[in-house]
Amino acid sequence: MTDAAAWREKRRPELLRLFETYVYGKMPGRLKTTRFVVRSMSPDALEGKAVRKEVRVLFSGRETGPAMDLLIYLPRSATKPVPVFLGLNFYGNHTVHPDPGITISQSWMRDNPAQGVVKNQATEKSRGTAKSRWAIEKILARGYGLATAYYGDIDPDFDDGFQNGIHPLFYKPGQTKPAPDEWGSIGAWAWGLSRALDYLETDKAVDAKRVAVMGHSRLGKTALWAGATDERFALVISNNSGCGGAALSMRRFGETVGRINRVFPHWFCDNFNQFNENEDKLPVDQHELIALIAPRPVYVASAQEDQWADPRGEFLACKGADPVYRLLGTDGLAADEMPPVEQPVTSRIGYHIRRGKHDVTDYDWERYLDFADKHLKGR
Ligand code: GTR
Repeated sequence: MTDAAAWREKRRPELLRLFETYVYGKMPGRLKTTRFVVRSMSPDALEGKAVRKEVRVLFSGRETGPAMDLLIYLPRSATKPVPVFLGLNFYGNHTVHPDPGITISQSWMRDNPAQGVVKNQATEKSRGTAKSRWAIEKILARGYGLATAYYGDIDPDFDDGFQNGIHPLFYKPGQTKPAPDEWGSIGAWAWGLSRALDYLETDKAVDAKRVAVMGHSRLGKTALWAGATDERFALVISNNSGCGGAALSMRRFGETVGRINRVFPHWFCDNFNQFNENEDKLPVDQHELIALIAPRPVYVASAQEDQWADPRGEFLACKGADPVYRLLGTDGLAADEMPPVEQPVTSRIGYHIRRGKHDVTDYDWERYLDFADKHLKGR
């Protein structure tokens, strides 16, 4: 493509269709029946630093249907609508902070006795177990809000042939599972992020034009796909997303397409299996997923000891998206080579590799906050 209009009108829709058809699957739009119900509200949570809200998203409008619980913290000192980070969590909203006011999730979860999940149910012991991954006090102190939901509320993360979660709501008469080019679980989780944004658009305390979607690992893959498919997301953050996320599949480094499809057969659409041990036949690679986010700011973070997620492949995908960002008039990725450890690149495509393992740390959040200050706050 040599001009922005051709990218916008021709190549972008073409790439989006290829990712839908061969990687994540096509997903439906919003349901007209969806309702938002405020379940709790505290004007002085976290020692007076925050307003806390819990909102239930009733997808079908029915109390008995699939539902997603949103937890929202907003800085109490705010005098106008605030920008918000939105991200899904792995073990329930009550894990992101020890705040006793957060309702413990009743949803099915993967067992994790060390973190207080027993017989697929969360217990009191699981409060705050993920707090090191959510720098809530820092986020609030910098003038941002945080919205989060448990990803299993949208689709429980195991292969049940898509009988539970959101998929059955959309089956045509006689349909029992998604078609080969229809959404798997990552598509469903991304769809759920868009529904969370639908709610945020109705909340007057939130500046819904400045919502950054963020995710770690499988939820980082999800954040990228949500950012690619829903242009209302103003900024996108991929934390250690790896294979099927920010890492280039054709490098076959660390986790591969064949391996991810065998271990997690429900994550992608069935058509993605065509590329098991056959990556060269892929009609797209993951730099084109990042390009679908252009010209909106995107930040990709790797970790040195997370070789499974292929840090170099994640950097090279950023590099591969750079021409599109430049075509659209931004500074793209301001780095020719992979930067040294903990020397972040903060151009419109942001990137860092930090010390340590597969995780989300305060270091990561500090960089995301700096990046959001630079690319969102001023708008
Ligand atoms: C791993 C998987 C990765 C990553 C990770 C996670 O088992 O191989 O692709 O998604 O799980 O989400 O924690």
